[in-house]
Amino acid sequence: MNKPLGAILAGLAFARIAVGSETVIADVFARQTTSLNGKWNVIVDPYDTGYFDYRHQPFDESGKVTGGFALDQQAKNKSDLIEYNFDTSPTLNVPGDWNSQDDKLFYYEGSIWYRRKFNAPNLTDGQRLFVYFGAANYEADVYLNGHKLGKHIGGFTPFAYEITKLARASDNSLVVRVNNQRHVEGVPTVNTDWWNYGGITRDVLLVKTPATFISNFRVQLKPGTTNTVAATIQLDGADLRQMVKISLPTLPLSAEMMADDHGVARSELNAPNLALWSPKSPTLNDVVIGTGTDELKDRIGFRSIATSGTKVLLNGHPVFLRGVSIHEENPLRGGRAWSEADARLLLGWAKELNCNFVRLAHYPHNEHMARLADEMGIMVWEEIPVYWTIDWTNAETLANAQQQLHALITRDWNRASVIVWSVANETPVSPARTTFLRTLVNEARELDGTRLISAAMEVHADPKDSPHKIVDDPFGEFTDLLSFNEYVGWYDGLPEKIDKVHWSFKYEKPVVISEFGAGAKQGFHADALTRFSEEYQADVYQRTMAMLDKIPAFSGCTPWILCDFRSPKRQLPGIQDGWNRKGLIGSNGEKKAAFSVLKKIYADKAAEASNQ
Ligand code: GCB
Repeated sequence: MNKPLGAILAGLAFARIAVGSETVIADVFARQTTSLNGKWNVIVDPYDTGYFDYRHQPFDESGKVTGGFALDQQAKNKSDLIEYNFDTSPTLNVPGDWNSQDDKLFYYEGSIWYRRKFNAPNLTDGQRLFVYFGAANYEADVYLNGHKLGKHIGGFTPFAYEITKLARASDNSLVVRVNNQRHVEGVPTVNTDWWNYGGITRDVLLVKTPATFISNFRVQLKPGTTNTVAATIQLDGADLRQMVKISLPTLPLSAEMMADDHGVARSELNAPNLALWSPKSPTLNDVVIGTGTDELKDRIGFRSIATSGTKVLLNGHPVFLRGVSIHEENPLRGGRAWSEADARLLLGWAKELNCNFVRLAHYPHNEHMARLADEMGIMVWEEIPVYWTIDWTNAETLANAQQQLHALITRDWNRASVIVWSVANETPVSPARTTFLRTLVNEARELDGTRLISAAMEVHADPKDSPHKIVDDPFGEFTDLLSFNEYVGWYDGLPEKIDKVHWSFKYEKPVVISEFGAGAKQGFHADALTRFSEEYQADVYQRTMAMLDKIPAFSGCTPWILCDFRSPKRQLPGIQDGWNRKGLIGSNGEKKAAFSVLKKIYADKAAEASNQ
C-alpha cells in the first residue's frame, strides 16, 4: 500500500497515456465541448460488407480509406452504383445501446455503422479539436471525412482522437463501425452473466483545446499524510515547458510549478486545515489548474484509505463497508445506463438502502457514477472486465486488460469516493491466471499506490466438511482486501446451510464479501423454501448477514445485486425471462422484501459506527 512518494510521482503514471493515436482528455465535462449526442444514421452490417470493401487494401499514408462505408458516399448521377446510403438509413440514439432501441437488434452481435454530420467550431490561435467517446462496446473503428482516426478496443473506457487538421468548417462526416462480437481472447471473453449491449453507449463530444493543454492531472493527498496535497499535471502539445498554476481557492492554497520536457509538472501543497472527505461529510474542494492558455476546474475530495491487520481505515478510523453491487443498467428504461440521471437513480437507491459503499461490477461504469458518488458520500469499488475465464497466456489479452485498467485509473484517480481498484472477478485458480493478475496488480500500484487493490476471488469447501469454507486463493497474497463471492443457500445448499457455515482464511486481511445473494421475482410470494420467492431471498439475506457477522475480520460486503439485470443466460419462463433476478429491486423498479431486510441491518450497523 504505502509506496514511496518518489515512485508515485516518477511520471510513470503518465508514460502510457498516448496509446497509438488516441489522446487522453481528462475532466472532459469541464472543457469547452460540443455534444454530438442525438440521432445518428446507422447501417446494420452483419456481414461486415462496409468493412470488407477495403479490408485488404491498406490505407494510404495519410490514413485515407479507399472504399467501404467509411467513405460515406452518395451516388453522384443516375448510373453510379453505391449500395448504401447513410442519409436514407434509419437512426439510433447516441448514447445508447442498440439492443434496447430496436427489437430486431435485441440479440444482435456484429457490426453497426454509425454516421453523424457536424459543423466544426471555429479554431483560433492554434487551438486543437478532438472527438471524444465516453465508450463504445466492444470495438470501434473511427473515421472522419474518409480518413481512419483509429481503432479502439474495450467497451467501457473513453478514447479521443485529434481532428484539428482533418475537420472542415461544415459538413463533416464522422463514421464509426461498432462491433460487439465476443472473442475468446477478449476482455471480457465469450461468457458473461450480463447482456452484451452494443453501440456507442456513452457521450460523444467535440472538445476544443488550446495548442498546448492540460491533458490529465492527479490531485490527491500525499500517501501517508492527511495534510499535504500532491499534484501531478500532464500537458499535451508543442510548448511543454510552461508554468502551471494550481489553486484551491476555498482553502485557500496555491502553487506554481514548471513543467519538465515531458510536460509533467509536480508540486506538494501544505494543507494543515483540510476537511477530509467521508460518507458522513463528503467535502469537495474547488480545484483550478491553469497554464497561460488553458484552465480546468474540478471538485476534489481528500481522504486516506488503508488497511491495518483485518481493518479498513478511512481517514485513520476503522470503517465497515455497507455496500451493494451494481450493474450499469437502468431497469426502468431498459438498457445501459449512461447519464447523470441514471447514476442518480442507481446511487439514490443505494443511499436509501443505507449504503456507504457500492461495487460497480464488472467493468468500468460511466464517469458520472464516481463523480456523483463523490458528491453523495458513497465509497466505490471499480473493476475491469477480467471475468471468469480469460485467455491467461495470451500477451495481447493481457495488454488489453492493462489498457482498460490504465484508462479507468487515469480517468477516476481524482475521485475521493473510489477506494478500491478491482482487477478481476471469480477467476478460477491456476498459475497462469495468478501471473496475469499479478501483472495487473503491479500496474495498478504503479499508477496509483494510494488505493486498495482487490479482486472478487473464489472460495472452496473442505471436501470432508462442506460447511467449512476455505479462502486460500494464492492471489490473496497480493491484494489488500480478502474479497470473494459466495452463494451458500442458493447455488450451494438451502438457506439453512448458511447457519452451519464456518470459515478459514489463509491471510490476515479485511474480509469484504464481494457477492452473496439469491434470485427472487418481485411480487412472487411463497414460503421461504420456494425458489424465486421474495421470502426465500429475504431469508438468505437475514441468515447470511448473521453468519458473516461471526467472521472477526468481516469489514464489509457488496451483496449481489441492487437491481435485476438482463442476462441471456437466465431463461426460466415466467420467472427470469432473460433477467438475472438477484436484484433487491425488480426490473419494474419495485423493491423486494430483501431490500428492507438489508436496509434495516445496515441502519443498525450505521448506528453502531455513528462516525461513518
Ligand atoms: C457471480 C458472478 C456474477 C453473477 C452471479 C450470479 O458469481 O460474479 O456476475 O451474475 O454470480 O447471479 O450467479
